[in-house]
Amino acid sequence: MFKNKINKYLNYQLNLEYYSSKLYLEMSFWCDIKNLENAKIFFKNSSNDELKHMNKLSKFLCDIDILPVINSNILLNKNFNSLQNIFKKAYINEKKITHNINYISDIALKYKNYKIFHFLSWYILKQIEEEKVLKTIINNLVFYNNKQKDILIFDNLFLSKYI
Ligand code: OFO
Repeated sequence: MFKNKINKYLNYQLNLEYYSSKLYLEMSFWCDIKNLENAKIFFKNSSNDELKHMNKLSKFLCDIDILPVINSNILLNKNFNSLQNIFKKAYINEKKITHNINYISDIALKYKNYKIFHFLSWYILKQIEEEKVLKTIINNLVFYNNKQKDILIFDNLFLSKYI
C-alpha cells in the first residue's frame, strides 16, 4: 500500500520536474523572440535547474529500488501572451510542485519513512526560495504596463538582478 502510493507520487514528482524544465525552456524561447534578454536567461537557467531536480530525484529513486518512469507525452500550455502571463504561469506551476512535495512528505511521515522525508526536505526548502523569487518578480511587474518599451526597461533594470 505505502510502496504503491509513494512510488506513484514520487514518479509524478519526477514528471513535474521534467514538465517544468520543458515549460521554462519554451518560455525562454518566447522571451528570446520578444528580445527580452534577461527574461530569456532567467527561464533558461530555470529550465536547467528543473532538469537537475529531476536527475537528483531519479538518482534517489534508483538508490531505493524504484524504477523512474518518464512520461514523454507531456503536453505544454503554450498560450504565452505577455511577460506577466508567463511569470504567473511559472508561479502557478511552482505552487503545484510544492503541493505535490508536501503531499508526498505527508505520506512519508504517516508511514514513518524518514529516509524519503529527509530527502524531500531539500525540495521543500527549494520551493520556498523559488516561489519567493517569482512572487517578487510578479509584484514588481505590476508597476509596468504591457508596452514593449516598458517591458524592455523591466527586463534590463529589474530582471538582471535574478540571473
Ligand atoms: Fe523543481 O520545481 Fe521548483 O524548484
